[in-house]
Amino acid sequence: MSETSIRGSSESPEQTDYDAVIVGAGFSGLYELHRLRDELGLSVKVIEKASDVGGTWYWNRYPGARCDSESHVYCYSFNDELLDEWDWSERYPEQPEVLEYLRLAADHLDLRRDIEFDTEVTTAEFDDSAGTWKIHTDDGETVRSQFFITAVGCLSKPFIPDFEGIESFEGWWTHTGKWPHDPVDFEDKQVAVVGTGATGIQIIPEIATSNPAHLTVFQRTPNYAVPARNRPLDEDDRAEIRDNYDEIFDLAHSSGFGHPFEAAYDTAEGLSMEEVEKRLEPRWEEGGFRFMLTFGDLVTSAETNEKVSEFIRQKIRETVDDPDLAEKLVPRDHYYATKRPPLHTDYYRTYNRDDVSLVDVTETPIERITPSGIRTSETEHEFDMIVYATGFDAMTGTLLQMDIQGRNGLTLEEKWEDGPKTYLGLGIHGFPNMFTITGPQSPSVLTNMPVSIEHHVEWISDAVEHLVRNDIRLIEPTKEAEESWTVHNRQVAEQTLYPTADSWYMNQNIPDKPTVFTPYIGGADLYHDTIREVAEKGYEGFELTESVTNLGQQGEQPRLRVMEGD
Ligand code: FAD
Ligand code: N01
Repeated sequence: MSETSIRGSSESPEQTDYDAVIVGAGFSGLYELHRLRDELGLSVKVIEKASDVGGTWYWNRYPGARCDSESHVYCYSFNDELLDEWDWSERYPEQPEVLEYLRLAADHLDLRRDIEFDTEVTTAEFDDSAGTWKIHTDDGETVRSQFFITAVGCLSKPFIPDFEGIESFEGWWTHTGKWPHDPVDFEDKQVAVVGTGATGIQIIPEIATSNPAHLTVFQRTPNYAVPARNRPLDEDDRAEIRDNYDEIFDLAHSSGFGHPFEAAYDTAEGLSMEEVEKRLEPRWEEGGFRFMLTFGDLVTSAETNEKVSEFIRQKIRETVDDPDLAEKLVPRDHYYATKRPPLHTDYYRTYNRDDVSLVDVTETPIERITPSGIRTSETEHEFDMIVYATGFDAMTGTLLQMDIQGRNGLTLEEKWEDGPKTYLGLGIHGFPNMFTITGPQSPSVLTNMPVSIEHHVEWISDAVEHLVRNDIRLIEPTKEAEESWTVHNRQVAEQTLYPTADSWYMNQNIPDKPTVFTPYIGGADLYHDTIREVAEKGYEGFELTESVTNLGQQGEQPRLRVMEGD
């Protein structure tokens, strides 16, 4: 390979520090850096506020943190050497192992030298006259780049409710997404966990078995958790996976959810409960997300969903010894899977322990945090430690946390006042040359994310290559394309049961956020076909501009190169 300038000798001097700046060094940012730097030969800088790579797996170090995508597909598929080099130890590996995998990927691809750690992007402004991005960081530096690519994660801005007196607590407290790097000792401590989402469901059994004096769980809404059935993988498992990698990844990359499962087409409508149980029982025993794919109309048919929900409720009742407590743990307020469905290991059994109790905060709301604990409408509970497993300002939170300003100073916050508006979850009208990996209105969190991440990174990299090779300076979705994608997103969501739940998919976990279904539910398979076709049709729905003068203002021309094959 040799580096060749594709611009003529008349090009003006380089005005940018980098061809592309990427924010974030998790699964998304690492792969995007590799594609742009190593395959296109562009100059790229990744800016990451953590001290190391890993993203989600750097921050979420709480006991019990593990993925619930199966390990053999919770990884990159693009690099055979990485696939050969790495062995997963379990069906769902723990956080340290996923982090170790991403560290290995960064080392294997020699990515660290282009990542600036411990640095947060605070502002990114599009400079209309130059047609480039100015990116400001918390260390007072500014860099200029032609492309601005966000790889900031859908679940990376932790959310703690604004409980009165929260700072007054004199014990130890933290959010699970900001877990300390040193071990945390729960032994003989009075511990509170607030929140029973996927995180709470993972950490609660772990704390309960760490010899606390007592564990008290504050639950607002019970969840439907399905057994993970985690187990170690042995050499035979790994050999079988290796032998079938092509089929496994083909299936995952062409499926509706990014998991290597065949689509389901059956319905439970009209089936007796006995018949439904007969179908669900083997999937329950198998564990994992395939359970969700027993019936194809789970999230579109209220009747099917109610039958599956009732099956899970019955399992909870069978597991929890105290019938009154079991009823508190049984969800009735939403349809199964309309909130992100967690997998669990021993979650419900944990409530059979004498040293674990549940406070239902719908009955006795949290009034305030006090220096010694949590006061509800009923009593004051004293604690040494409080763990907030209260989730994230998801999907848009981390993007809006950066002050992103597009053309004519339009801020992303203003643009998204009534909810996100994007074209394909990849680009935003008014924000040229900005791409959002797993942005809102793309399938992202409704899928096994490494699959969606690979699709996005590859699409963005191809688009950048197209621009560079064809001397196109700017790419920007048209207003019409963006509006039509936003309407399509809403219409598809309205055909499902999802909008009936108060969920973070609907932004309802964050006060004052506009209620709108934010990921794209049309299916990752159809979505991937759509973005591929858009590219094949010359980036249909995007306006491609050859010179910034076309914007009506004279600008400098930065220099870009792509690698040419020998
Ligand atoms: P992230 O991993 O979130 O990385 C984003 C990075 O951007 C972070 O390191 C952050 O520090 C950095 N960043 C953000 N803003 C700035 C800024 N302004 N300046 C500098 N840096 C910034 N998904 C699945 O598909 N399967 C699973 O099993 C699964 N398990 C999960 C378990 C937990 C506990 C959580 C929280 C999420 C899980 N997810 C899972 C979702 C997970 O987030 C994705 O799978 C994936 O890790 C996302 O990678 P990413 O690179 O897009 O984002
Ligand atoms: O966050 P959540 P999470 N008073 O928002 C409660 C991924 N993930 O960190 O349901 C009292 O789901 C809130 O109650 P309610 C996965 O995508 C994956 O658990 O809103 N309680 C809820 O119980 C997941 O979906 C994995 O009524 C309050 C909890 O806090 C996403 O990350 C593991 C409250 C928050 O649940 C987020 O999961 C972990 C208040 N004021 C995470 N405010 C795996 O793959 C909030 N709550 C295994």
